[in-house]
Formats: sequence, C-alpha cells, structure tokens
Amino acid sequence: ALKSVPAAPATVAEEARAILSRLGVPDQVFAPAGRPATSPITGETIVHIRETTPEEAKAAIGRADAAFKAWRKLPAPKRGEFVRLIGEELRAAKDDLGRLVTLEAGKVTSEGLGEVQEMIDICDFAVGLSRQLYGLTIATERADHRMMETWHPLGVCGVISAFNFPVAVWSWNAALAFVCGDSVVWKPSEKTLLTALATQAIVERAAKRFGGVPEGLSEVLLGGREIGEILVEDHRVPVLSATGSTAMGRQVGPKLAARFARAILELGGNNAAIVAPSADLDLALRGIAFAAMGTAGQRCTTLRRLFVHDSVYDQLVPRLKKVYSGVKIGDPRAEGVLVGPLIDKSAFDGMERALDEARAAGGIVHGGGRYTDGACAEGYYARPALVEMPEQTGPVLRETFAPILYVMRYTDFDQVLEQHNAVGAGLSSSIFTLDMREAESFISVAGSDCGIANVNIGPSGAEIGGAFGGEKETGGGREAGSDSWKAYMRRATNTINYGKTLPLAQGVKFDV
Ligand code: UN1
Repeated sequence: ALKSVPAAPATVAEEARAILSRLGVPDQVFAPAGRPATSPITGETIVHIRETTPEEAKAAIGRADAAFKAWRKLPAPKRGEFVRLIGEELRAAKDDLGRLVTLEAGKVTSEGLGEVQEMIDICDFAVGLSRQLYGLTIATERADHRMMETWHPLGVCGVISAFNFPVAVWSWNAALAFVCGDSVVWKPSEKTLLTALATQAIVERAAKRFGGVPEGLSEVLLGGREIGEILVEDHRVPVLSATGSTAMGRQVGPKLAARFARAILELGGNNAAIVAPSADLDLALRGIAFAAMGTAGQRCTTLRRLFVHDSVYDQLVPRLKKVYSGVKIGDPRAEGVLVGPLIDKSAFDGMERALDEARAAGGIVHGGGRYTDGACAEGYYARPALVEMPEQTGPVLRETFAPILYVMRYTDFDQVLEQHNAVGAGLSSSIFTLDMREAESFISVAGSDCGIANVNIGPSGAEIGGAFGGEKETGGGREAGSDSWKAYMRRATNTINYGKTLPLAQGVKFDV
C-alpha cells in the first residue's frame, strides 16, 4: 500500500501562519499596512504586523507598573508556580515555537529547538529560585540587635532583545523577573516579531491556567528603535536589560544612567580561542567549527579570533579549511544543514566589507561570498570564511555579525594572552590545551578578561545555570543563572533593636 504523506504547507509563509494560529496568536495583531515580518530563508513576507504606537507603549508601561504593585505581594513560591506553568506551556509548544524560530530567524532545526529548550531550562531554574531568594543575617556590633538583608521586588523590568536569540533572551530575563516579583515589558527585535507574539500567546495561556495574574504583568511592544527609546526613557522602568550591539549600548547606557535606572547590558563580543601545543586537535576542530560557523556566526558568543600555536598550526589549519569547504550550507529546515541564512542583506554586506578589509590588511581569505545554490538565491546565505591573518589588525579588532573566523599564529603564551585581551569586547573566550598550567593560567586573575572563560570547549553554547554576560564593551550585565537574579530586586538592610537602650554604631554618644 502507498504510504500517505501528510500535505506539507507549500511556503514558509503558509507554514509560519499555521503555527501562529496553532499557538493562539490573535488575528488583531495583523494589519495589511503594518511592518512586514519576513523570513530570511526565502526573503518572503509572512504577514504584516500592526506596530505599537508611542501612546500604546506608554499605556503598556503603565499597566505593567500597576501589575507590579499587585504581583509583588504574592509570595515568591506562588510566583514560581506561574513560571512553572510557562515552562509547561513551552514544553507543549516546543516543536511549533522552535520551528517558528527557524522560519523567522533562519536557525537550523536543532538550534531552533535548542532555543526553546533554553527557555524551558531557565523556567525550571527560576521555579527553584522562587524558594531561594535568600538574604543574609549579619553579625551586628550592638547588643540586643539583629541585622539582616531582605530582597524586594524592584518594578517594571524592560527587555530589549536581538534577532539572533529572538525568544531565549526574553526568557532569561522574564523568568527571573517574574519570580523576583517584577513585571516585564518586552521590545523584541523588529526582525523577529512573530516569535515574540507566539511567546506572548504562550505566556497568556499560562496566566489563564494560573488565574489571578494581574493584567499587564507581561507586555510586548512591537516596533523599531523609537519604541525601544520609550522604554529606555520611562522613569517607571527601574531596570532594563538590553541585548544588541555595543553601538546600541553606548546610546542606551548613558540614558539609563542619567535617570539612575539599572542597566543589564549584553552587547557585542569578539570572542577568541587559543589552541595550545598540547591541544586535543580532534576535539578542538569540532569545538571551533561549531563555535565559529554555528548559527551562521550570528551569536554574540560566536568564535571570531583563533590563535593557533606555531607547532600545531600546519596540522590544524588545513583540516579546518577542509571542514569549512565541506560544511553544508542551505535551507535551515533541511536535514544535515549546519549553516542557514544570514538575517538580511545588510548582514551579508557587512561580511563582504570585513573580508575586503581583511584582504587589504594582508589576510588570505578561504571561503566567503554569497551561496546561491537552488532556492538559496532568494535569501542571503554566506559561505563561512576562514581568514589567515598576519596579525591582529583591522577588522579582527571588531565584531562583524557573520561567519568569519580570523586565524593567527602565536609562539609565546604570555604574548598570546595579551593579544587575546587586546580588543574592546569581553564576552567569551576559550583555550584548548591539556597542559594544566596553561588551562589554569587562562582562567586565572591574569588570564582571560572575559565574563566567560572556557577550557576545551568553544566560547559559545553556554548553559543557563551560569551567569551569562561579559566585561568591557560587552557592557558588564549578567543574566540567567547563578546570582543574576539580584539585578531584578532591590536589597534592604534591616537593623532591629529588641533591647531597651539605644547603643549607636561606632560608639557614638548622643545623649539628649
Ligand atoms: C547571544 O548570542 O545573544 O552561549 C547569546 C550561547 C547562548 C547564548 C548566546 N546560550 O551561545
């Protein structure tokens, strides 16, 4: 008998629209004259989205502020129950939402699903956290006194996220913010409005099941930069987490500082790896390939600079070139494809510019250029580029959000450490070595200056359990695990006198 094959939707747009409707995104968000939501896979427009007006944005912040005032009174473990339900809904929606990430952001299938898994993981983490928002009890110098600290909810948490992790970044912030007693107003990238709307529909389902979630606890603002600015400037938003370029952070940071709001900045990375003489080269090869080419080089943790010791350069680099020329580029939905499209034309143009600059600086470029086989001609697919550079100059010093890996030789460990740290960004880093002294030195006080420093793992693909973020031009913010939650709460130090006298600290006398 013939096996009946279910009819596959004909186009990316049709499939995306079917997912939106399955996930319960209401039709009111669509408007023929709105902002087109496109797919980088084919460049086609999926739907048009009605954007949030400035007045609506301000009203949403007002609702979120009111919601905060009710939400903060709920015991934290109850707030955790809401996040647990979000995690359940995400589990149920994983295939659909992961697929939508693929259709809208162009991630390959396993990375689209991985992104949703990351959301589920942070929900689990936050549920546990909701019973662990601990403060300290502190020894006081005064008799019959007690001193302690209490962590209180802070207010509306603004989230500005980028296209490359269109939904996970929201969840790292929102899952913590909700258990911490904050409300959340999210301005997703204007390039990924559909996954944001789908996420909001999932949250609303969890809210319905929970019952009693105040209206406005989770708001989404759809639009460009002007809408983001409203969030940055509104004094009712005491903490704002912004993910994007260093240029964006330079604009946002001072504005938040001017009104004394807290900034959680996750900006550019220019991440490096060192391959030392003792490195396990098979392992390094795989680590480098994923970190440099995965997500088509569009992670802020993507590996961009590779320092290879002179003694292993001629073993490793030819193998790496082979991997580069053999990697499967194409439609991210297709089995076996590892490198999908760049998000748009400007990303591709930026890559070309950087490669031209690298050539002018004496670099030898392997790969690069547009990949147009078959249906790929409709999108901006790039061949990943491996560039052998004589030294760390020109485009090597900055982040280009595309799959370019600059490779350089080194001979001296101390010198390479210096070079490793000689860039503006300070997000992620790694060393491949079996030498314990090198490994420990790399992660020591005098080693990598980044927020993430790995050994025998590439710089990308961090788990949510650790604090995520970086130093210098990366902005200094921390999200996700460890004690990142503290940024979403305010700390009160309480001193209680249960005695009958009033001893003053530091022995001060003030007898009236
Ligand atoms: C980003 O690129 O914005 O470590 C963040 C990683 C992911 C997060 C990347 N967990 O690659």
